[in-house]
Amino acid sequence: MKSVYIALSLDFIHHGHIKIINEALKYGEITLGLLTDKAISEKKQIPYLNFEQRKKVAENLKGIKKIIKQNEWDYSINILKYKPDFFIHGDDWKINEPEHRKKIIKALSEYGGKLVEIPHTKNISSTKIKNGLLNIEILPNVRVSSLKRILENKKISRFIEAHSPLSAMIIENLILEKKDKKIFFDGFWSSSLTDSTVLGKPDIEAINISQRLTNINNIFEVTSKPMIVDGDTGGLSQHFNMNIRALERQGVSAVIIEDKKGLKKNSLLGNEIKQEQEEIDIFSKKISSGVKNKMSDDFMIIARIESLILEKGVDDALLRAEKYLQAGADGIMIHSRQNSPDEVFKFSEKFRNFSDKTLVSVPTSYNTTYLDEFEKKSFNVVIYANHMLRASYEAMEKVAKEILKNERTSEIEKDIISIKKILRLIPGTI
Ligand code: SPV
Ligand code: MG
Repeated sequence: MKSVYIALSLDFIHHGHIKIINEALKYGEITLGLLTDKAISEKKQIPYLNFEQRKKVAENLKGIKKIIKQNEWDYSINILKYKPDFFIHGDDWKINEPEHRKKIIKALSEYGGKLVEIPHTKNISSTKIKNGLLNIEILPNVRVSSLKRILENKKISRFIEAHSPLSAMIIENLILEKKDKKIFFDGFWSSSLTDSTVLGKPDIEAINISQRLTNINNIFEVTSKPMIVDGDTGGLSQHFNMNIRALERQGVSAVIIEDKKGLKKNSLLGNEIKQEQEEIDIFSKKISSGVKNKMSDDFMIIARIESLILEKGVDDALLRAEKYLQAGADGIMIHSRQNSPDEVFKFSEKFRNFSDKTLVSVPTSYNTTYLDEFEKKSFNVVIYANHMLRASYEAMEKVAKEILKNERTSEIEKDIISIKKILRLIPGTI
């Protein structure tokens, strides 16, 4: 009996998969390389079903003899390890992944394995099915856990502020092809600054939890990606404990609270205004009490350290990080308002001497630093914290000015979404 290798994700099954399996059976006994969450995350969004769930699906498919882990998007490593007589793949990768295909052909040629390409099944794609159906049908617990799964499977992930369902929908559906990779935002940041600003209120914890939750729920109605919520100072510990549950129940994956006390003001104001840091012990207690009140292990409480904002230095920040992690925090956000990333990088180097927990950066002021530099410095999450709202403000102001100036609207048509497009933007409008 000859051996045949195929590689699939099996997050969804459709007749295209069955066709591949049936074709493969003609060549011999099938070993399925089931892509792990990590392998899928190299190129695509984290799958809906986790590896074990997808494995159960595979085990119940007719014709598959053996299942092994396909731990990289690049199949050549497994091919060289197991040396199957045949490798079967849809022919669409000639266009979609020519480099990967070349690599596989080379690997097969090293030992005389053969590539069999079968015509791609048209008009069906798991990715399209997911984009059409899954996005708005995600249950809260699946969304909550998706952040931990992303963190386990990706070295660095990108989060961006969403202040409204519409801003979130732009992010939800944005996929960019870069080299042979698809890149996208991994999730949303619910910012206190932009949630307040959009309501014309100052960023001083004046927006209550119900208002924040309403906004989050509206975003969740039309999206599927995980959300990290800016929880300000967390307020009183007793209130924080209840708010954690409300966020978790809704499907939020993580809350970040900052170690400030008194009337909170925006961190980027630094020492321009009076703001005080909380005592380490008091803030640690707030964290540990919050941790006790979480409903699931998937929900994360991340402590945000304001030492650099208040110019207290890296050592103070490191001491606090250690204490907050001991109190049970699932990760640390280190904030800074300098133009260079030097101090947060100094922090991350030393931080890694004592912790492998999630490390978050919000590079609003040190905005020339590229994503891969954060990855090299062992950050796990980068949050672009306010850019969607800032973009919309500028765009709206410009349009309003132009209409006043020109006394008609034709001049600004080129800068705004067309009526034709906006009528087709939201499913169900027509
Ligand atoms: C926010 O987005 O509200 C934040 C980040 O807390 S910052 O504005 O930089 O303080
Ligand atoms: Mg904030």
